[in-house]
Amino acid sequence: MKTTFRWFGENDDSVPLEYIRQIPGCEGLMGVLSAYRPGEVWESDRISVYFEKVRAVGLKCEVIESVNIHEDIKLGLPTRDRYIENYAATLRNLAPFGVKVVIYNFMPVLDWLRTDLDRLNPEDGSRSMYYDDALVRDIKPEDLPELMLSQSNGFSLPGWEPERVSELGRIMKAYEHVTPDMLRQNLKYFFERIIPVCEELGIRLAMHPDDPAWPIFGLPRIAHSKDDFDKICALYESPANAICLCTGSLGSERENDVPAIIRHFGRLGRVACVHLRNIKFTGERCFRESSHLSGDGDLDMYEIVKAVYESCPDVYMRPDHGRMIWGETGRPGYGLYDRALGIAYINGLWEAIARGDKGSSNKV
Ligand SMILES: [Mn+2]
Repeated sequence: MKTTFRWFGENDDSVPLEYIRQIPGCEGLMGVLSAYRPGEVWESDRISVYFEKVRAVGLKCEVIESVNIHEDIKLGLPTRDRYIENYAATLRNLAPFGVKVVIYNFMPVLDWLRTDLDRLNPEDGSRSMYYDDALVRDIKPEDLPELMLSQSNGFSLPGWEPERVSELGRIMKAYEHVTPDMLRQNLKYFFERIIPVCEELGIRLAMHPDDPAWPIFGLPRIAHSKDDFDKICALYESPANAICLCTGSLGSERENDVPAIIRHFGRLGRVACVHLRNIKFTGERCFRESSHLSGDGDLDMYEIVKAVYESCPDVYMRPDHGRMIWGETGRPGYGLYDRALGIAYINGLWEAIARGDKGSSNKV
């Protein structure tokens, strides 16, 4: 397991790179260039600036997140070919910097969604992101950007860029007659053109699951269960057609047995990276993001780390969203302290599992 941390770039992250370097066991980043909109080509110059900073502090960056897919590709419009070409150009620009995994999602229109980005946990004064499906059922989609962006502490939210959400109504209407099967066919079309490019470049494309793990606002969603990912893997048989297994996203659906899903796809060689986080259910389709500790949430982090150890031990891992603790403020979900605690805990689980397995005191 390669331990990493997400970093949004110098002007878009409250956490200095030098601090990330000091987190025990953290060897690299899952990088993001938040300046680009879906469909745009990421230019070498800008990528180079990001990588120079990262390497200057002694960190690696072999995973890039949020190379988002243009809606025309998901909708299967004739203009999609141009955007697929741009996507390939971005991959070609990233590869020379040593990028091995690129994370994306295939959620129509709306990316990840929470109803409260900074909710007080009265029992200890920490603050968490929160999701309440009852609220989502009540709200109009056009009011969502205000709900999300008003709570973002001035940071841009990946997937919720103002340019993107300004067209929300028009794009949602375009999906009116798109069924899950049609969305899957559009994904297949994308795979047929982009996976060969990935294979040539030595990059694995890793799909992030739908978050939360069910359809919202009647939009088709095809990536939130084991069956869904079985179908996605079958669309194009290649190790380059891979998964970013996010435990908090899949785990938001109680039916999803997250350790079993990791074992299934890990053994098939389809897991390229994992996002590890825990959530605590507070009601039906209602949860908050807890600390990583098994006892604080409803996911069994020991079983999750054990499943990674047993089925896909070489994957990249990062702690996903954390709480805000010790008075920290910053990008919702992406403070330093709680995610650093998450890394220490996950690596502790890993060391205990590895030593137990080997029956020795070898350093892992
Ligand atoms: Mn995630």
